[in-house]
Amino acid sequence: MLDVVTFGESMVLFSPERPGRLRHVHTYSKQLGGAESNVAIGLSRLGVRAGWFSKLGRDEFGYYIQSAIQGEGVDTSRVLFDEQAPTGLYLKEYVREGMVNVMYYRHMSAASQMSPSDLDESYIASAKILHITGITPALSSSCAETVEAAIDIARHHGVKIVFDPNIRLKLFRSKEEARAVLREIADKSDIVLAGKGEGEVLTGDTDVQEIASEFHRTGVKTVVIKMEDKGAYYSSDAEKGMVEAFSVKQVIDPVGAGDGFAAGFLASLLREEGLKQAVKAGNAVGAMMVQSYGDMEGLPTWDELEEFLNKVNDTEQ
Ligand code: KDG
Repeated sequence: MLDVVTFGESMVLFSPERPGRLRHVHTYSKQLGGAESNVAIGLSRLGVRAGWFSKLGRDEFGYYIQSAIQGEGVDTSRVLFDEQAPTGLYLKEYVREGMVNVMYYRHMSAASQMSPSDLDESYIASAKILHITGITPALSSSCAETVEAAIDIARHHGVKIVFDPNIRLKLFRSKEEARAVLREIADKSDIVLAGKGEGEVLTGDTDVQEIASEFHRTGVKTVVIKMEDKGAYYSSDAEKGMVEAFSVKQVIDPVGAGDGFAAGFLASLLREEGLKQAVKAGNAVGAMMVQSYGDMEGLPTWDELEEFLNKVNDTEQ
């Protein structure tokens, strides 16, 4: 039995070996990117049983992605391979410290061919949580239908839905399209983990309490609004409040921080530590993530997370 199942596109990431415009960069290292697999890997490192699936190209990059994710202890038994479409790629450009551009080469990729018939109902039904991001419905109309079908399965079997809008405007035609597609998913979710800017896009409100109320109005039970260095606001029927951010010496690479938050938050929630502590764990993993290169390399184990939290507590006393 799995605690969390997630699905979505993972790509080979070519990361420049030095900062600067890509036209001046000549060497890259091959890494792994993909919001949902980042979360699955983060969960697995934190001791949670996680499953991830997608459609990969039947090519060397597809084999690399599957074995890398499986090697992290994530269940990849439902991964499918497309015989024609290739595995997606993406590149980063480190413009200057802490500022990263991303370039996708994923149009018509294998993952964008996912369709509802690729879903294994019993696999999703076996989990406690289905984690979804707003990237998947933006990949193609068949991916959007797959997300809808996965949500229906989860709801039918009483599996909690956790939604991270992860808005990637490069993948939508417009902000309005993103809002319409993602709001519908948010409204069917039990937990929404959104950045403040994403909350603003989805609700039209700017105040965190109003953003949360707007999600609650349509039935979302728990809302967390992430505010980077200002911490995170959480709200449920039973409790509301703010958790401060951890101080970060240097932001090296912010990509993947939100996935780190989701992994820390869900791992803590599954340990029944309570909503406030879960937000604190999410903030901690996010802070650890931004201080390392790569989309998933900086994800900690449970012991490393505890060590980080204890160190912070010691300095506070
Ligand atoms: O959240 C990090 C992801 O954005 C990154 O790993 C790549 O999945 C990715 C995407 O679609 O940008």
